Amino acid sequence: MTVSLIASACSDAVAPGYPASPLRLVAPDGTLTDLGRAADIDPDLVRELHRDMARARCLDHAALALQRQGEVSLWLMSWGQEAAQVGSIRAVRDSDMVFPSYREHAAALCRGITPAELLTQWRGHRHAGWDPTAHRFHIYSLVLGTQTLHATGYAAGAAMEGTDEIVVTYFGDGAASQGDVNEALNWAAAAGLPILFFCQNNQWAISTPTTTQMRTPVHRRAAGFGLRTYHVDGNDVLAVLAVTGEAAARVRAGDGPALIEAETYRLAGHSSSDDPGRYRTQAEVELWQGRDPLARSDALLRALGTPDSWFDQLQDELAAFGDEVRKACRGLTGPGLADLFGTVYAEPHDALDQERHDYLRHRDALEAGR
Ligand SMILES: Cc1ncc(C[n+]2csc(CCOP(=O)(O)OP(=O)(O)O)c2C)c(N)n1
Repeated sequence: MTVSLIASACSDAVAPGYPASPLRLVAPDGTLTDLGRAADIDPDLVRELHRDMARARCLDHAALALQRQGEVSLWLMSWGQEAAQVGSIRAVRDSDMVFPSYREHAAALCRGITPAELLTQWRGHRHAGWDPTAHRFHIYSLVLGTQTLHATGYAAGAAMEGTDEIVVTYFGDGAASQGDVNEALNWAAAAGLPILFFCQNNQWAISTPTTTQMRTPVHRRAAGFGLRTYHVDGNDVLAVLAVTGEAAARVRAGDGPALIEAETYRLAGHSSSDDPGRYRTQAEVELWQGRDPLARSDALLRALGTPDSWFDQLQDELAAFGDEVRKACRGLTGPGLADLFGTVYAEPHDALDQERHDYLRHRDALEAGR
């Protein structure tokens, strides 16, 4: 995509000249906006992004069904937010450290985290299922907003080491009301840290709409802290990719932190335990179904000449992926009690080794007595 074009469009989005509406390249019906028409759209790239999003939606469907079957305790759907996640994660380097919230499954899949690793936590087996260092993707943070402070501290360390690594952190509109997020924004701006804050404004914090909990949009508040800010249509994967690419380049170049507010929508409930019909209207849901990120890239791809056979092949691939998710989940086994001793310290620890030894002796004695 023509980066200079996006960069000049983004410059309108920088405080204090906020655009009235978020930056968009592709309209909800899949047609290109004026900015999109002027950009150099690569069909292969759109196909890759569409596939990433479709895999995430497939995972959500399978995981929710598994929860209904009692195989998973809880699941938080990323349904509707795939473009915000895929567009942003694909715009940064795989080596850039990411601190997610708890529903960034589409981003996690793009980082190579497997369905089994993702489901481990929600099946109740472990605190987290993947190695954050290997994937450069921290474990999920269920305590709202804490990850933004962890990320800011990490970015302070990266800045001291003088690498060109940047840090990305995801959070929601509800988390933006937390003190932690505001501390993180202020600290990052004051210290000029290499961090990109990515807010998925999905319009709801469980049953509280953004209209109730804020008078000033998140990106405008962030500008007040001194960050470079962007406002993008979070259901337009190409716009998110372009804006994140521009923002990440500025952060990497040493221009200080940035914040992107992506307007999106949580199409499903807050979690598998939530009934969103209790607090939002069907008319609102239908409005946002008309802005579905996958329907949008699907329509764009067809307009760009992608043949039906490509979509058929993708459907086959997704059917196999769904099977893989179900098999991986049912194959997961929880840790034994003895395993817990191995996850306390990174280095060997004499007292803990003794405790493990005592536990195993006790367990073996009990089993021998049966
Ligand atoms: C510190 C803290 N307070 C409250 C909660 C309970 N809680 C869990 S999710 C949530 C809403 C979060 O909304 P948002 O940040 O918009 O993210 P979304 O779930 O919509 O992705 C709340 C209040 C929590 N997990 N942590």
